Amino acid sequence: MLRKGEWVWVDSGTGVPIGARVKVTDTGHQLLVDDEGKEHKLSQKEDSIRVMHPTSVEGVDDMIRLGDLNEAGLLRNLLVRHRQGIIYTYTGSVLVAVNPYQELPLYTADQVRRYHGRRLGELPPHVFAIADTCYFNMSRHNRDQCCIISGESGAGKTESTKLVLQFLAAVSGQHSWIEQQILEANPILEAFGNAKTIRNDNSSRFGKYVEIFFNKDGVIEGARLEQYLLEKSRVCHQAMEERNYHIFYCMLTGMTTEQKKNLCLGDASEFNYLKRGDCIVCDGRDDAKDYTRIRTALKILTFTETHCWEILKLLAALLHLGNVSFEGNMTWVQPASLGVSLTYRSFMTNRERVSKPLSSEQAADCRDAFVKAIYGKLFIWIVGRINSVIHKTPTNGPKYVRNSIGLLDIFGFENFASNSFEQLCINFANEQLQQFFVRHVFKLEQEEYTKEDIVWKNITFNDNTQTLDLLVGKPLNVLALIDEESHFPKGTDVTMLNKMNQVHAKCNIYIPSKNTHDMEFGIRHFAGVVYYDSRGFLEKNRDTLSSDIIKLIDTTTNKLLRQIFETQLSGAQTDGRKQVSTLSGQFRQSLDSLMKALSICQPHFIRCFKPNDNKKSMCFDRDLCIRQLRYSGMIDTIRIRKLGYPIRHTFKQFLQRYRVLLKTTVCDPKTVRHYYLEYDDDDDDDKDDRDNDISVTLQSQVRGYLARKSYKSKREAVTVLQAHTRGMLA
Ligand code: AD9
Ligand code: MG
Repeated sequence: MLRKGEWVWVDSGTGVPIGARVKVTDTGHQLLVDDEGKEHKLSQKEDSIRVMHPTSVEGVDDMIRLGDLNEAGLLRNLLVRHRQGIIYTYTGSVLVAVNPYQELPLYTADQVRRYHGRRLGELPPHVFAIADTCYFNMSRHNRDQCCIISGESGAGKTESTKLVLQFLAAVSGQHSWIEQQILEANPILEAFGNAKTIRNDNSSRFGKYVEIFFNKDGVIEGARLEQYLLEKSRVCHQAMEERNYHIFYCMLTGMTTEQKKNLCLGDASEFNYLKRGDCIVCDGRDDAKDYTRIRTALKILTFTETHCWEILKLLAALLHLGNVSFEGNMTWVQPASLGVSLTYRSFMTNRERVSKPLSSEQAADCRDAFVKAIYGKLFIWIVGRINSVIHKTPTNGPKYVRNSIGLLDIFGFENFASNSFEQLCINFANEQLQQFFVRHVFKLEQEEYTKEDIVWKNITFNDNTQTLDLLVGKPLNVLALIDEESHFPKGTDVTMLNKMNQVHAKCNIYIPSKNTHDMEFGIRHFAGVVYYDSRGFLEKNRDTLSSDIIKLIDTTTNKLLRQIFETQLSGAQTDGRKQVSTLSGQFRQSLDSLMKALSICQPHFIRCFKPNDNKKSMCFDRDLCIRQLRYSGMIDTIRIRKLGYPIRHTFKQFLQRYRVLLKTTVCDPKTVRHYYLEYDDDDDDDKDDRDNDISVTLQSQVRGYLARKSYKSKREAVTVLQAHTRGMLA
């Protein structure tokens, strides 16, 4: 019989139970009111009702401490805390950060001082606590650290990255010029690499890894930036309600009339490239003010007036190109002019080079490819220049000690209505990071047991090795096939898809296309199945500029343009036959070196969560959050823990509670830190007697308690046993 006010779990109809409280109506009937205010009749539900563990009623700082260590428990814990305005929660050493969508007074200098020098868990969970742990471990053990910040678009990765950086700059304590230069790199990167999307008004359209270097005194002395896969297509096309990169709108509102006149620039609404999403202004952003900020940052990073002007000129040229239209068949007289390059394509036949006019549609595509290439290269060049300022190789000889903290702010797992090659690359990166994460959690768990001489049964955990094998491991893997087909002159998306379907038909991770007209294939990722539309894969992967365009760039006198295409120009082979490395090839290479870098660091994880899709501050969408719990690895973390010993108590706590039950005290408090109780999910048979006297004694004592009562079923007895032990242990 339930008591009034008691908390229970009830079926929510979505597969994950929801919390509910027993209420008595005026007529004396019992009702359940769930976390969303919905009422449930008690009578029909009784079988599926479980009493809630006290830890789930109020919520806990560390999810590992939850008595109800399951999806529903984790979800409710985040919900309860979200309602109290608490955005940070640990799962062991992993920080879960729920986007508050409002300014919170959590990041002041006082808070920096408060968290500096404290152990993780001593104070309420906080992003500064993770930052401080990184800093402490690095200084104390001379070991490089890294912080992997993940989550879906708009979850708060970039903000968290900035907060970690802000904390490190504050505690490293020098307020040096180099420190300021490192901090000022951000506004520049965001101007050129962030844009308003429907998910996030300041969405990073590239991944980044920032390494911050410290000298032996823990003082920041430099940094290095690595960027991944900028979304180039945005320069030419934007979805509805989305914008192009911030820099365009900023320059058009921030430049002087004189400057704009010089570059023949007007309003953003005059440019095709800026209005495809029917969205010119972004609420809450002040483009003109941002422009001033960007110019200051550029100055601090030693970009000269000439540099800045060259950049603006190039950006203006891109905008003007976007307004060029092509009609019918045009004949151009000047050789190698922009017009010819965009409206003709030359190619080699067996004997000679011939030129073929393009249709107006093809010409527009050609122009867009040109513009995307320029913007992409410009971005890489800017990052390179920033690095040349903030990244100084140590000059004090080989013995010089230098440690680093790396911060990874990278796109989370993506599964849209339509997924393309970019999503495949992004999800591949996430598979690698997921494996890295799971293996780390598993290793930590194992180390903990080894430390306390606990027998760790041969536990195997199914991680995502199979998916990674399909993508890059086995012979003729998916990425290799895409690459192979990209190098093959006659290869098309169809021939590529056919090969994939053929080779991987029997692999249960791969989902072949349904029929010959179906251009989609599916992959079972750790976070769910994603269907990819293979159309456009090869072109995106080839990522080549036509040799005509390269030749054209070779004729330009624009210094910046020549500079950003330096590698293409120096190695430019005009017969267009050179095998350039593909996009996936380049991405794999940079991902490989990232994984290598991460593997030699001590890792820390920040999982950013988006509470709802509407950027609202006090709204918690259960479905959205459960999805994030699953693919953030939180569910894996508790699964791993449940395979071992999930309930842990310090010796002192244990002794206080159970002294009366014990015949003898067989353990020495100095050598044993924790007691481990097994979590027996479905069976109470004592198949697995351990040597650990106390645990066995305790179990039989509790069973004695159970035996004195009568229960409808063994299952019920076990449930009560669990609730009872947890209740006592909490
Ligand atoms: V994306 O994959 O780059 O599209 P992010 O980087 O995960 O995404 P971002 O950090 O840009 O998301 O956060 C989105 C918005 O949420 C920010 O612009 C803030 O308005 C808001 N946010 C995120 N974290 C915090 C916070 N700790 N405090 C206040 C926050 N607001
Ligand atoms: Mg971001």
